[in-house]
Amino acid sequence: MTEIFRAEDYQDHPLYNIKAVEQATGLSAATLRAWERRYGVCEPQRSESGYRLYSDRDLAALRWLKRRLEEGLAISQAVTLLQRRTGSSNGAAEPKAERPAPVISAERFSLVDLRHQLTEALLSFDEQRADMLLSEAFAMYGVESACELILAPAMVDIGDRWHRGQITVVAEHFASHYVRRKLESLLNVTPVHERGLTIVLGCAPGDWHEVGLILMAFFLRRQGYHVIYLGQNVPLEHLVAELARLLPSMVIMSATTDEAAAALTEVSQVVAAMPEPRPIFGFGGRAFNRDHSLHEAVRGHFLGESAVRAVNQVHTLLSRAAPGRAIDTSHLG
Ligand code: B12
Repeated sequence: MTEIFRAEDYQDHPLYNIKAVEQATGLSAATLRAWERRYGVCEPQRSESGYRLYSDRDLAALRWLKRRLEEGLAISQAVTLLQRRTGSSNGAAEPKAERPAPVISAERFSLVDLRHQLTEALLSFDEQRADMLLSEAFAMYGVESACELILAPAMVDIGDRWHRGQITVVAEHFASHYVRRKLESLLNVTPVHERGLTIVLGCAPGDWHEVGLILMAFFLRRQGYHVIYLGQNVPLEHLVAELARLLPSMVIMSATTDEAAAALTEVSQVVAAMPEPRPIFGFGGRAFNRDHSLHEAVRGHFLGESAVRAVNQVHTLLSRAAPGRAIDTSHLG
């Protein structure tokens, strides 16, 4: 069960110096200062000589954040969650009462519970329950974190169980279809940003696994990029013709199997040989996470092992190529 954080349950008197907080929370002074600077977390009061003095409320907030990191959240995500719960803009320092939870039962599940329960709901073919759990996940953790830390791992877990022979292919198909439908509808309802930098995404030739790439398309569209999602099994010859016409800033491809990784490598070589202005080539997916030696042959940038992190990487690459036009996603952590 996720504990509730109620700022008003803790005293706000300035009591502890940074050394005491280090000992009490296990967080280093450098981390505390960095969180304060970057996220406005626990802006402690100051002693007369200017030293930071933390209150019990600050300590409780820091411990709460640390536990969210242990559950797998990035610090930026944990801070957003804390702010949403306390209704404050700077975490624990704000003595406001907690806002009503966005969904009545929002306090009932931890991240791990939600992941587990979603998996069980899908394996019971219980779509209504899966929808309810997903709505809670969105309300509690935000859309990106819920997709990355709950929905996608539930799918991987179900896929692994099917592979081990623990569930039938019928159950796996139902779950996989549900997850794809959800992500596609999220992608479709996110406005298309015609004026943002254009990013084309597609699965490598011969690759039918698209869940990871839809996730990425969705996150990038939410960040204001003009996303063109091509879907599964994108054929090489037609892709290059369309790239020459669309002139995107970036092309991103994914591969799940080794054969698809080889096909993606070929695409990257063809893109690298296109005349300027040619798009930046980014890639990722299960095949490259499993075997890092596959990266070398690809003429492009490995974007990382997860879709959320890859968004930051995309931003960095595009800021270098088109300064001032890429979108600031540093808050994604
Ligand atoms: C659903 C599924 C299918 C569906 C795909 C439907 C669709 N429209 O997507 C269908 C039925 C088509 C399918 C077919 C096959 N599949 Co399949 N499939 C799966 C399954 C169960 C789930 C995949 C999934 O959606 N995972 C959830 C996503 C979120 O995870 P992910 O893709 O790994 O993505 C994460 C990261 O990899 C990363 N990422 C993903 N893409 C990208 C892209 C970028 C740019 C970046 C930066 C990051 C990134 O971010 C995500 C997390 O944030 C997996 C099992 C599993 N445990 O994953 C097998 C699995 C992937 N399939 C497998 C196989 C072997 C096949 C088939 C060959 C089966 C067959 N004998 O016919 C065919 C191949 C088809 C083809 N040519 O592509 C194997 C792959 C083995 C391997 N070499 O690694 C797996 C692992 C099953 C297994 N354990 O054997 N499959």
